[in-house]
Amino acid sequence: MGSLVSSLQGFCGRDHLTKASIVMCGPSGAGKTTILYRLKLNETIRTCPSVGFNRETLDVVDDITLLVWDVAFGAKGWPLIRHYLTDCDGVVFVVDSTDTELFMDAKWDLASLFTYTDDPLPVIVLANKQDLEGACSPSQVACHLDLPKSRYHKWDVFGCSAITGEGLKEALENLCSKIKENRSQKRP
Ligand SMILES: Nc1nc2c(ncn2[C@@H]2O[C@H](COP(=O)(O)OP(=O)(O)O)[C@@H](O)[C@H]2O)c(=O)[nH]1
Ligand SMILES: [Mg+2]
Repeated sequence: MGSLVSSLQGFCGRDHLTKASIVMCGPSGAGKTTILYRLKLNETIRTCPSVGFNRETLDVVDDITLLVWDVAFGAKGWPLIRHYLTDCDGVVFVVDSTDTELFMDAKWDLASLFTYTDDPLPVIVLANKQDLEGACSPSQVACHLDLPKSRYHKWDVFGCSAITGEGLKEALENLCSKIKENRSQKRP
């Protein structure tokens, strides 16, 4: 009986993840909203600087519905992100890989984001705009953001382009497997 219960728990709780809530954040202009609607509509939408948030459900990863919050904050509003992180399963942090001047700010934003959560959260960094000449590679972006020093949260960096869609699905699949792993570790 014990093994039947644990098998059922494994099926329902650990392996059968059906919904996950994701916060997508990062510097303004990095491409968050373009990514969201590339994934939702498979087209490039014309964006304007977002105020507040966009929220969409995405069915791009097998069997898992993602509720994605695309949150736009200026420097002063950044601490508000902690409210979005409550009950969130994972984070997508987006940077413009061509905008090296913004890497320092992005590094601090990412570091403070890590301090806003009590539990370690799975994080993926999207090194966006890889279609543009001069874009830093994902490993260069990881170095600029000091990610190798961040041992607390599980993270990975993926190159992508919101214009071509390249790299986005693989990145979300990776995040979902981290979320599954995280949930299974939290289970009693
Ligand atoms: N070339 C290129 N441009 C992009 C890409 N992603 C976003 N953009 C452009 O970058 C600008 C800012 O994008 P937006 O999604 O509004 O950024 P957000 O402020 O992070 O939501 C827009 O003009 C987009 O068309 C990309 O992967 N490649
Ligand atoms: Mg936006």
